[in-house]
Formats: sequence, structure tokens, C-alpha cells
Amino acid sequence: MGHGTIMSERRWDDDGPDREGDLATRTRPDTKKPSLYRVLLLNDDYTPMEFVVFVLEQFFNKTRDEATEIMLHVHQHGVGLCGVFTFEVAETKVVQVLDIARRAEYPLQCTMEKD
Ligand code: TYC
Repeated sequence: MGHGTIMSERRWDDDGPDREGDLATRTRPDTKKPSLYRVLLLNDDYTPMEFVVFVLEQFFNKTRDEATEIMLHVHQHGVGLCGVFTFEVAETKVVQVLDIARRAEYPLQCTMEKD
């Protein structure tokens, strides 16, 4: 931001609060940035480390080294970040992890929270 920047000035693409409901005079669609959600993996005493690494590779597109690092972080600290996604993507990933863990009969838990 350069010297003399006027902080209250509106951006070119900002219709401003005064025109929020004024459909007839809008110049662009009123788009909103989606909220983001953290997908977290929780530690337990029974899920094999190799299974957790596989899950991180398969559903979170991590390399073997990245997956191993995250898995060890969860193992040591109790919880760890798999990724940050829009609500629907985050929810899908949580369901995929819980589903594959249930099928394998491991107690692995996965959850999401607003970023
Ligand atoms: N604590 C597990 C073990 O010692 C490994 C593990 C890591 C389990 C991460 C879950 O999210 C997890 N086998």
C-alpha cells in the first residue's frame, strides 16, 4: 500500500453496503468467498501408523514424506491438520476417512472445524 492510500475508498468491484439490496443497479453478481474448514485427524492407540499414512496419501493428496510427518505429529500431539477446504469438500473427506476406517475396523477419528 503506497503513501497517500485512502483506507476508506472502495475497491472497483465493491458495490458497497448501500447498494447490497439494490438489484437494479448492481454491476456484477454479488459473490461471496466460501467459509473454509480445517479437517483434523485424531490420535488413537490402535490404528496402525501405516494405515494413517495411506489415508493421508489417498484422500489428502500428500506425498509419503508429508503423510508420515502429519501422522507422527498426530501420534505425538493428539491431533493434526490434514488440509483446509470448503464445507462440502471437507465433509466429503471426513466421511471418506471415517468410512474406510470403519471398514478396516480401526477407531481412527476425523473431524472438521471452521477455519
Ligand atoms: N497412535 C497410533 C499407533 O501408535 C498411530 C496413529 C497415528 C493413530 C495417527 C491415529 O490419527 C492417528 N499405532
